[in-house]
Amino acid sequence: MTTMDGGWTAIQKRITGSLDFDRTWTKYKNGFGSPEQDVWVGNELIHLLTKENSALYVSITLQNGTTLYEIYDRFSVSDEAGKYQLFLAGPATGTLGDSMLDTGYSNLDLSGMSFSTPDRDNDVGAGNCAVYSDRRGGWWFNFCHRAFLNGQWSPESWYRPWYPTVTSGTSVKGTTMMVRRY
Ligand SMILES: [Ca+2]
Repeated sequence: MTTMDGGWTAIQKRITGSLDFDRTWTKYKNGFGSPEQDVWVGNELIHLLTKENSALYVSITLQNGTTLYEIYDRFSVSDEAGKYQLFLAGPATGTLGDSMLDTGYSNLDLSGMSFSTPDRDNDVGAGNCAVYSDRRGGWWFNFCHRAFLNGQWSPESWYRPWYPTVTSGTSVKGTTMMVRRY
Protein backbone atom coordinates (compact mmCIF):
# COMPACT_ATOMS: atom_id res chain seq x y z
CA MET A 1 0.00 0.00 0.00
CA THR A 2 1.62 3.21 -1.17
CA THR A 3 -1.17 5.55 -0.08
CA MET A 4 -0.16 8.33 2.31
CA ASP A 5 3.48 7.29 2.82
CA GLY A 6 2.69 3.59 2.87
CA GLY A 7 2.52 1.13 5.71
CA TRP A 8 -1.23 0.72 5.52
CA THR A 9 -3.03 -2.63 5.82
CA ALA A 10 -6.39 -2.96 4.07
CA ILE A 11 -9.26 -4.17 6.24
CA GLN A 12 -12.06 -3.45 3.76
CA LYS A 13 -12.01 -3.09 0.00
CA ARG A 14 -14.76 -2.93 -2.62
CA ILE A 15 -13.80 -2.52 -6.25
CA THR A 16 -16.16 -4.82 -8.16
CA GLY A 17 -19.32 -4.47 -6.11
CA SER A 18 -20.06 -8.13 -6.75
CA LEU A 19 -19.35 -9.35 -3.21
CA ASP A 20 -22.39 -9.45 -0.95
CA PHE A 21 -21.83 -7.60 2.33
CA ASP A 22 -25.18 -8.78 3.74
CA ARG A 23 -23.50 -11.36 5.97
CA THR A 24 -23.86 -12.97 9.38
CA TRP A 25 -22.05 -12.15 12.60
CA THR A 26 -19.80 -15.19 12.10
CA LYS A 27 -18.89 -14.15 8.56
CA TYR A 28 -18.03 -10.63 9.71
CA LYS A 29 -16.04 -12.13 12.58
CA ASN A 30 -13.92 -14.38 10.36
CA GLY A 31 -13.89 -12.30 7.17
CA PHE A 32 -15.07 -12.91 3.62
CA GLY A 33 -14.07 -12.13 0.04
CA SER A 34 -10.58 -12.06 -1.43
CA PRO A 35 -7.80 -9.50 -0.83
CA GLU A 36 -7.28 -8.97 -4.56
CA GLN A 37 -10.89 -7.91 -5.08
CA ASP A 38 -13.62 -7.17 -2.55
CA VAL A 39 -12.95 -8.10 1.05
CA TRP A 40 -13.80 -7.72 4.73
CA VAL A 41 -10.78 -9.15 6.54
CA GLY A 42 -12.78 -9.98 9.66
CA ASN A 43 -13.50 -8.31 12.97
CA GLU A 44 -11.21 -10.70 14.81
CA LEU A 45 -8.26 -9.67 12.66
CA ILE A 46 -9.21 -5.99 12.84
CA HIS A 47 -9.22 -6.32 16.63
CA LEU A 48 -5.73 -7.85 16.58
CA LEU A 49 -4.42 -5.27 14.09
CA THR A 50 -5.63 -2.37 16.25
CA LYS A 51 -4.48 -3.62 19.67
CA GLU A 52 -1.64 -1.14 19.40
CA ASN A 53 -2.30 2.52 18.60
CA SER A 54 -3.51 2.73 15.02
CA ALA A 55 -4.88 5.24 12.57
CA LEU A 56 -7.77 4.61 10.16
CA TYR A 57 -7.84 5.65 6.50
CA VAL A 58 -11.10 5.42 4.59
CA SER A 59 -11.68 6.33 0.96
CA ILE A 60 -14.53 6.41 -1.50
CA THR A 61 -13.86 6.59 -5.23
CA LEU A 62 -16.62 8.15 -7.31
CA GLN A 63 -17.63 7.13 -10.83
CA ASN A 64 -15.62 10.02 -12.31
CA GLY A 65 -12.49 8.53 -10.75
CA THR A 66 -12.13 11.07 -7.95
CA THR A 67 -11.01 9.47 -4.69
CA LEU A 68 -12.11 11.18 -1.49
CA TYR A 69 -10.56 10.14 1.80
CA GLU A 70 -10.55 10.75 5.54
CA ILE A 71 -7.96 9.79 8.15
CA TYR A 72 -8.79 9.32 11.82
CA ASP A 73 -5.83 9.58 14.14
CA ARG A 74 -6.96 6.79 16.49
CA PHE A 75 -8.90 3.64 15.64
CA SER A 76 -9.40 0.40 17.49
CA VAL A 77 -11.94 -2.41 17.73
CA SER A 78 -12.50 -4.48 20.86
CA ASP A 79 -12.72 -8.28 21.01
CA GLU A 80 -15.82 -10.39 20.42
CA ALA A 81 -16.78 -10.34 24.11
CA GLY A 82 -16.90 -6.56 23.74
CA LYS A 83 -19.04 -6.91 20.59
CA TYR A 84 -16.22 -5.53 18.47
CA GLN A 85 -16.90 -2.07 19.86
CA LEU A 86 -15.49 0.79 17.81
CA PHE A 87 -13.17 3.38 19.30
CA LEU A 88 -12.40 6.36 17.11
CA ALA A 89 -10.69 9.66 17.88
CA GLY A 90 -9.51 12.68 15.96
CA PRO A 91 -8.17 14.72 14.58
CA ALA A 92 -10.00 13.70 11.41
CA THR A 93 -8.56 15.12 8.23
CA GLY A 94 -9.29 14.65 4.55
CA THR A 95 -11.60 15.41 1.67
CA LEU A 96 -14.57 13.26 2.68
CA GLY A 97 -15.18 15.17 5.86
CA ASP A 98 -15.97 13.51 9.16
CA SER A 99 -19.18 11.45 9.11
CA MET A 100 -18.26 8.97 11.83
CA LEU A 101 -16.90 10.72 14.88
CA ASP A 102 -18.68 14.02 15.44
CA THR A 103 -21.68 14.42 13.16
CA GLY A 104 -23.39 16.97 15.36
CA TYR A 105 -26.03 14.38 16.24
CA SER A 106 -25.26 12.11 19.18
CA ASN A 107 -27.44 9.32 17.76
CA LEU A 108 -25.40 9.22 14.54
CA ASP A 109 -21.87 9.33 15.99
CA LEU A 110 -20.27 5.91 15.68
CA SER A 111 -17.39 5.87 18.17
CA GLY A 112 -18.32 3.68 21.12
CA MET A 113 -20.82 1.69 19.10
CA SER A 114 -20.89 -2.11 19.06
CA PHE A 115 -20.83 -4.00 15.78
CA SER A 116 -24.18 -5.19 14.41
CA THR A 117 -25.06 -7.63 11.66
CA PRO A 118 -28.42 -8.72 10.24
CA ASP A 119 -28.46 -11.60 12.73
CA ARG A 120 -27.01 -9.66 15.69
CA ASP A 121 -28.62 -6.41 16.84
CA ASN A 122 -26.20 -4.48 19.04
CA ASP A 123 -27.23 -0.97 18.04
CA VAL A 124 -28.87 1.70 20.13
CA GLY A 125 -32.38 1.85 18.67
CA ALA A 126 -35.26 -0.58 19.19
CA GLY A 127 -34.89 -2.06 15.70
CA ASN A 128 -31.79 -3.40 13.98
CA CYS A 129 -30.11 -0.89 11.66
CA ALA A 130 -28.42 -3.81 9.86
CA VAL A 131 -31.68 -5.17 8.46
CA TYR A 132 -33.56 -2.09 7.35
CA SER A 133 -34.45 -2.64 3.71
CA ASP A 134 -32.05 0.00 2.44
CA ARG A 135 -29.04 -0.71 4.63
CA ARG A 136 -28.41 -4.43 5.02
CA GLY A 137 -24.88 -5.22 6.11
CA GLY A 138 -22.60 -5.28 9.12
CA TRP A 139 -21.33 -2.05 10.72
CA TRP A 140 -20.95 -0.07 13.92
CA PHE A 141 -24.47 1.36 14.00
CA ASN A 142 -25.85 3.91 16.41
CA PHE A 143 -29.41 4.96 15.41
CA CYS A 144 -28.30 4.66 12.76
CA HIS A 145 -25.46 6.33 10.85
CA ARG A 146 -24.06 8.91 8.47
CA ALA A 147 -21.24 6.65 7.26
CA PHE A 148 -21.75 3.03 6.17
CA LEU A 149 -19.14 1.59 3.85
CA ASN A 150 -20.59 -1.95 3.93
CA GLY A 151 -23.97 -1.01 2.47
CA GLN A 152 -25.75 -2.58 -0.47
CA TRP A 153 -23.80 -1.74 -3.60
CA SER A 154 -26.53 -0.45 -5.89
CA PRO A 155 -26.91 3.32 -5.52
CA GLU A 156 -30.68 3.09 -5.01
CA SER A 157 -30.14 0.67 -2.11
CA TRP A 158 -27.06 2.14 -0.45
CA TYR A 159 -28.31 4.47 2.26
CA ARG A 160 -25.86 7.20 3.23
CA PRO A 161 -22.46 5.79 2.27
CA TRP A 162 -20.85 8.97 3.68
CA TYR A 163 -23.44 11.68 4.23
CA PRO A 164 -23.40 14.51 3.24
CA THR A 165 -20.34 14.20 0.96
CA VAL A 166 -21.50 10.92 -0.63
CA THR A 167 -25.26 10.75 -0.38
CA SER A 168 -27.82 8.04 -1.02
CA GLY A 169 -28.21 7.48 -4.76
CA THR A 170 -24.55 8.16 -5.58
CA SER A 171 -22.84 5.61 -7.81
CA VAL A 172 -19.74 4.52 -5.93
CA LYS A 173 -16.83 3.03 -7.86
CA GLY A 174 -14.80 1.80 -4.91
CA THR A 175 -14.12 1.96 -1.19
CA THR A 176 -11.21 1.14 1.06
CA MET A 177 -10.55 1.05 4.78
CA MET A 178 -6.96 0.71 5.94
CA VAL A 179 -5.14 0.77 9.25
CA ARG A 180 -1.61 1.74 10.22
CA ARG A 181 0.13 1.32 13.55
CA TYR A 182 2.09 4.13 15.09
CA1 LIG B 1 -31.32 -2.35 18.24
